[in-house]
Amino acid sequence: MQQYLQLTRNILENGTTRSDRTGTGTISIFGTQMRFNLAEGFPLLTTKKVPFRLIVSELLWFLKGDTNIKFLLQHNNNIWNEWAFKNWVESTEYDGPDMTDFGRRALTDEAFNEQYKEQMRRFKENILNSDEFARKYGDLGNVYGKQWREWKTSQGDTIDQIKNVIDQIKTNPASRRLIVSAWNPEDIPTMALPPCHTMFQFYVADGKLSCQLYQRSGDMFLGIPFNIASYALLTHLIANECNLEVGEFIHTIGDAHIYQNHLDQVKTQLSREPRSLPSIKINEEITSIFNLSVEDIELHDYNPHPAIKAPVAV
Ligand code: THF
Repeated sequence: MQQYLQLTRNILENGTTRSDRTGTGTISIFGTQMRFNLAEGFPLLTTKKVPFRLIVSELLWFLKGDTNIKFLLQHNNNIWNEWAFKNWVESTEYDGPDMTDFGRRALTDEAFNEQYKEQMRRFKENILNSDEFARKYGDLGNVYGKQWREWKTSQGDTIDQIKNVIDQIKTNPASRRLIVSAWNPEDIPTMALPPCHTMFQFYVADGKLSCQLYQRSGDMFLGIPFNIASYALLTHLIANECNLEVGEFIHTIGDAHIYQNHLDQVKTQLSREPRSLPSIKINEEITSIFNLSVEDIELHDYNPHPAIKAPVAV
């Protein structure tokens, strides 16, 4: 994971200070690449504890083609709540206290933060207990799962990109078209957040499966550790299904940034000594990637430094 720490240090030292959509401010560089040899261990950060179970449930959620946070909440995964909550508090049905700009206000105004937490608690309860409410306000639009499994065509059909790419890896491994795209220009306006990880490509050589991701925008402290682990896991799952070994995960990032309110956390992390990487184990009885549940994926020998809290920019 030296590559991650080096890139983070590089951004701190050489990045440009920029304002951003969320109003938080970042330091960023443009165009960068990290490579992880998956045979050397599973690339989950050890310089802070990363909650692996959240990465598993998020990836299975994408693979199911699901775009509703209800599944995530049922797995105690809160990482997408803010984006659905935003749709709810901006809707005409919401009649609670004004939640405009809740992400930033919750950080600076303690009284507001209490109101926000209460509204979020109710929102989650409603998503979990009412199918009707979940249908209306739990859905993030045509985000990753939809594009991966049910890309809409102009003819009114759908394309299952994941199934197709797996079929191609099995039958035509030398193909240079082993691509899945989440970036669908027509659908961008209906998404809660346009995809950050926009497209990925597989490559098969010497019986090994490699994957390269193009990520348009990467939050180095919170998102990137998740994204690395998520695509490493996806590569393991697909390799497993196609009877291949794992090769490399190559992570290409457009705007690689550190949020201004993550600087102390980043410095703490950079002061820590990396430890040996964990490994993962996939239940061997599962024959299809589409039938996996969270219990089928186990993480072993993970001994990270303690977690470091940081606010997510919405
Ligand atoms: N927006 C921003 N600003 N950063 C992101 O990383 C990000 N994502 C997704 C969508 N929009 C984004 C959401 N993914 C966490 C991790 C991943 C996220 C969102 C939030 C996070 O807060 N992780 C905490 C633990 C949280 C918990 O335990 O509940 C952590 O310490 O890692 C990038 O895909």
